[in-house]
Amino acid sequence: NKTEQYAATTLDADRLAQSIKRHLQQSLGVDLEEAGPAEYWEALSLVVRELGLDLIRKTRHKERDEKARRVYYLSLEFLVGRLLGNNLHNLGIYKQAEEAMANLGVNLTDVLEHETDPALGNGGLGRLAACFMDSLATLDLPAFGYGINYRFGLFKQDFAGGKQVESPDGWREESCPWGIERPKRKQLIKLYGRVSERAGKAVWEDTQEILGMPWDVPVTGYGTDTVNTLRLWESRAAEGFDLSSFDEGRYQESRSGEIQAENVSQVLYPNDNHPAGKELRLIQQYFFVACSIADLIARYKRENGDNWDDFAEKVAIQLNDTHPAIAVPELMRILMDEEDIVFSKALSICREVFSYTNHTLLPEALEKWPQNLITKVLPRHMQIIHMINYHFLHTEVEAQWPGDNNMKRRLSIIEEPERPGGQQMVRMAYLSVVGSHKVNGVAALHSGLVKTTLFPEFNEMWPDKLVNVTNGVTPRRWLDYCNPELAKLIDDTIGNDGKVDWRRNLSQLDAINAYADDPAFQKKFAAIKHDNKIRFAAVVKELCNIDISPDAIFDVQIKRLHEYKRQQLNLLHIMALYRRLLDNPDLDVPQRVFIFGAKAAPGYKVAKTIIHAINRVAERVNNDRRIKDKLKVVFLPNYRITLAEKIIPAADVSEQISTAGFEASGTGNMKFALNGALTVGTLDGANVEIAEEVGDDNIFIYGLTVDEVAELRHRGYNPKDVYNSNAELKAVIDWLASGDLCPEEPDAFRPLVDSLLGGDYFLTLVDYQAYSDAHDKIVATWKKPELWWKKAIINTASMGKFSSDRSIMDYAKTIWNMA
Ligand code: 26M
Repeated sequence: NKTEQYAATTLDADRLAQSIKRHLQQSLGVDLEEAGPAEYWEALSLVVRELGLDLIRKTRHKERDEKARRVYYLSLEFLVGRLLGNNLHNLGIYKQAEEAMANLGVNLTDVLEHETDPALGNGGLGRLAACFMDSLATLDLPAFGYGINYRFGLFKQDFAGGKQVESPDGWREESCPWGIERPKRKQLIKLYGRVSERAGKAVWEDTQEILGMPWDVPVTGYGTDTVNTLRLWESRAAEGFDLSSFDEGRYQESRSGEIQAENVSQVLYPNDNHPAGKELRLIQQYFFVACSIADLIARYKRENGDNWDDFAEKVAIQLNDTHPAIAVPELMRILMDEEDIVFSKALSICREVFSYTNHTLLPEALEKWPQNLITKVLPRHMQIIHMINYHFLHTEVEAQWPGDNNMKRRLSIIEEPERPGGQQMVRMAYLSVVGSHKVNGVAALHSGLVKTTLFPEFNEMWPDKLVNVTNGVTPRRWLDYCNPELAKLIDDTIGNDGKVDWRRNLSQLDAINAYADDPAFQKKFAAIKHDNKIRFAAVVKELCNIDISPDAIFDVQIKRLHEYKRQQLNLLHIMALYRRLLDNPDLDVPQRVFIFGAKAAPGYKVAKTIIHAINRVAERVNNDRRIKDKLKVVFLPNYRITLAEKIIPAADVSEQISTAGFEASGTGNMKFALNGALTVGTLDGANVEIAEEVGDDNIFIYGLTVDEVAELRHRGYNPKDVYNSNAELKAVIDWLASGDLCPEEPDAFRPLVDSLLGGDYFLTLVDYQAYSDAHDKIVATWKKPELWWKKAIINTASMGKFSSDRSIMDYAKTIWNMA
């Protein structure tokens, strides 16, 4: 019963202060007088960790008694963000901690700023995993997250002359009190070697071994005693590794050309939406999958004994994209080679256990591994993939399309080379579909495209396999925690007692719709936004030394830099606005600030060029007195979760402007709308569903639809035609190309200009005029404050659907069979 007090809330400020002092002195060896905010941060984190571990233990005992079905969320990324403030919030002791700190003479907000933000993910996919962990605990669902404890998270970003410069993110060098090592649960895993047959059984031998050490992070739920585990694996050299050569003094040389065990969990690969095909990445994938599968099987056996009959009833495994897809042949291997289960039985167990989430349609983002590489690193797994493929093609595809060899070639898990001399590639998405009982896309539009364009044949074979689960975000972090003033206004307006609890039942925000026209409520809502903008303007001043006015429209685009997300479209429009102002400095327009945050994959040339160009335009615009502060451009360096928490509550306009059909869902779009920003966006990803919820009048939709994109491509498209027919657009592209913005390197923006004029695959130019028109409507609306705030309030009030609690309940019901 959730209305009961839960354990942690009985902690009062005095007892908290006692624990903080105890940890300062006894865990950290620091005197009270020497302690600053950093020490207090560590001490309070240890207090919370203690609480978390205690509750983890209790959660585990409860689950063991109930013999519950568990869900295991396998993901190469968990972009959790800072943990202390969020955990205090979830445990219901934020106020008490504030008071305890105040009594010790420190400010909790300052203390929280001392936490390094763990960047164990690239972007949307990793952040989604973190929101899901929060919701799983909040909903009291038995769940584990499994991933990698990277020594280096996503690179840190700086700008030099406007260009992105990367540096390593050695986040654990600062102390990290969250994780706790569990040596008792370590795993030994194999790599390389070869497969022999002995007594009719496959034996994988002459392998190299590495050790996986689990590092457990407690995941608190909101308003519940349930605390789940995020188990992150760290690679180590196996004890006794290669001792013979060590004895013979050949230690160093014997390891050359072999993997260094410690390297495996060293670094997060920074290319989102573009796999690099590196051997070490494959090893990372297998390493954490093998550790996790062995760990969950050991847990199953501890609880259920050696009988496999109930395994599929007790275990659900969700594959977060294809990155952990090697889990399918890994579980098959264990079932067949170690547990003596026949192939067909093993495959049906896998299919009951696994399900797969697809996060992208971009062809270049679909993972394929060379068959030769898998054969070298995981020889037994390659054999098993062939067995699965053989069964799939010759039994299942054959039954559906008898005698159709063309269909077999198209659906084969192994892609044959197009040219002689090319290599066979293993299609990890096909392996995932064939090995799962459910495959989901992440927004209605995206899931439709998964069915019709990505996997149409699979959809025909298995009409119930492909489903939709629209993404969501946790309202705890993305409203309550990051925007406390708005949270309080909502409480004061619709109540916060046993009956109303929007933090756990976001649909209740709907009651706010009744106040959208209420002048008093509008005034409060607008004042909160204004406060948030003042606070954020101070952040901008500190980080970028740019002055921005809280009375300006804050127009924000924060997300990874990618051509399909079209930051370049935003840029071209800003350049045009600037030119309009130069032509007419007295133009009657509101002040506007365009704010960017984005990291580019280090090897992605055009993306880096776009960052450089935005920074150069920003420098020009921000220093031009002629336009009288009517336009400012801010590019925040090192965009990350912590910054998102400060930007989103301060945003007026949310830019969601991807080429239709390319953004699987987007989740930033949901966070902005929840915090009362108006969206300018295409009919792409979850924008479609956001528009449905808020109504067409309360969102600025523009641009080509998915069907129109397809039609245009079919007709044939030449970007030069658009360029030549739109004078404003032509002028800004010419300006980019002229070298004027970067005199010391006049060709600096060539890659961007060439991408636009030589093909424009993402249809930036086609959508330019509609985008510009949409912005004119934004300005017209801004000029009518009662209208603006009405729309903003309706946005906040209509976001109920986009809670990750709803997403998780959808998974639990339609995929995991848990609720
Ligand atoms: C793959 C191989 C090697 C190295 C890195 C990768 C890789 C890493 C991350 C590939 C893709 C990655 O992320 C893709 C991603 O973040 N997709 C986003 O997922 C969100 C959650 O579903 C959606 O909201 C976004 O629309 C989608 O772009």
